Amino acid sequence: TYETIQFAVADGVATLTLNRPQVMNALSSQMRREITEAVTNLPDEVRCLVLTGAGRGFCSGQDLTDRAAAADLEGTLRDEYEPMLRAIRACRVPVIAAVNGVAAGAGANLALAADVVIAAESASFIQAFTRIGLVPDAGGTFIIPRAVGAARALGMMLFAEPLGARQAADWGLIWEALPDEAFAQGVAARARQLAQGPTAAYRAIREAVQASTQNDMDAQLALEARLQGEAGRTADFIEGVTAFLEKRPARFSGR
Ligand code: T3D
Repeated sequence: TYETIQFAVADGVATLTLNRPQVMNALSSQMRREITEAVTNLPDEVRCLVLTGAGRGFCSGQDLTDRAAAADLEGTLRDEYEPMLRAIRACRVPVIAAVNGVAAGAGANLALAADVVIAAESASFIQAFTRIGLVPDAGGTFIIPRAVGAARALGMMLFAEPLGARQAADWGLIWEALPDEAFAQGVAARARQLAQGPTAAYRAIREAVQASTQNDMDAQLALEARLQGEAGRTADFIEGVTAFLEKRPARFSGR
């Protein structure tokens, strides 16, 4: 059992809720540890993971009450942030960040490490780091310029202003912004869709897209061929083709 997060599984969807609403779900050491542990040890039945926040915020980043001037920031990033971010990127199932409210600092970049980011229209993303004299971390300098280009990435990072969910979607930083009243239902529908999908193919797609940031075309073609070879040996591929020929929806088992 966890103290700083809630973790629940229903119908193949695991929901991990950051749960320190009195501080906008600021990340403490314990919370980082609990997130990493939960994401790494998903029960076998889980086929989609949703990250969200309790209360009116998603996550306000590093818990600043935890930060003495002498804190070892490099060590904290290496020992606590990196394992958490790697666990999300390497997760065996697709990860949705359901950004219910403000996502600031490492809290924004935690959300952006997910495969699909869905935000409530009232939510915003803040690269808050320069407000306290720091550098964007938690993968932000990797993910953001690739998503929106250097001009927008640098503007976000240097000005440290809130970027509204709608604009984040228009820029291609996130998948979509939903009206607040449609947010919970919209997230649930996407999570259900992924939890009922071809889990092995999803994993391969995520691997290919992650690798595309480093590979040239030849390497990427070779990777696609290998991953497609694997997908072609799954039960879900046989089911997908059978369902098509029988003119019915596919019932994917995730294997
Ligand atoms: O190891 C390392 O340190 C390096 C790693 C760094 C990674 C980072 O994430 S650095 C960036 C840290 N985060 C920030 O700088 C953001 C700080 N928070 C804010 O700018 C604002 O709180 C928000 C924009 C997130 C939300 O604003 P608002 O007006 O909606 O809410 P609020 O009133 O500011 O916050 C509500 C409460 O949460 C408040 O406490 P109170 O007054 O009710 O007792 C506030 O102090 C607390 N809170 C918000 N963010 C944090 C926090 N407490 C601790 N740490 C926080 N990050």
